[in-house]
Amino acid sequence: MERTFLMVKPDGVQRNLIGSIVQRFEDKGYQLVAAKLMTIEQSLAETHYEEHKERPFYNELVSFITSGPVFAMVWEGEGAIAGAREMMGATNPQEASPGTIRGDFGQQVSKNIIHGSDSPESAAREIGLFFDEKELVSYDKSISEWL
Ligand code: 3AN
Repeated sequence: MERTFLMVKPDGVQRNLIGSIVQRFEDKGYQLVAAKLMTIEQSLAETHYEEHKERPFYNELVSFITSGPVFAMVWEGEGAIAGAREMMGATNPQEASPGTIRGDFGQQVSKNIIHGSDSPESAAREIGLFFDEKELVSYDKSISEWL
């Protein structure tokens, strides 16, 4: 069982897409482990995006992600890290396939609605950045045996 960090970005929150996005991951059968609506402080944004520090859009990225509330989540499931990335679609919504979150809801790369961890290492790091251990809720659902 794998855990991934997913986050509806400020554009997704402003456009009332939290519910639709959560619905997709529930429908897939992933289990919600943690979730919160929050505003990201500058220091957390800089840490979260530090791997992009040298990229030309870094400042834009940090100011966008701190510009309004985000909906941060941890989801669990078999192959959930790659699976959620598939469901999100390509980074650039113009290249994302219909049926994916970015393909269905987005238009531009700088406002691409959702973030998702891209590896087990980044999932562990990002979950630790955004959530305390005690905020991660483990519970059994009888549906698991049907997946
Ligand atoms: P992903 O979020 O799909 O892992 P990355 O890691 O390449 O994509 O980029 C991180 C974030 O940086 C993206 N989610 C997107 O919001 C932003 N981004 C990527 N490329 C560009 C770009 N050319 N111009 C503006 N923002 C970009």
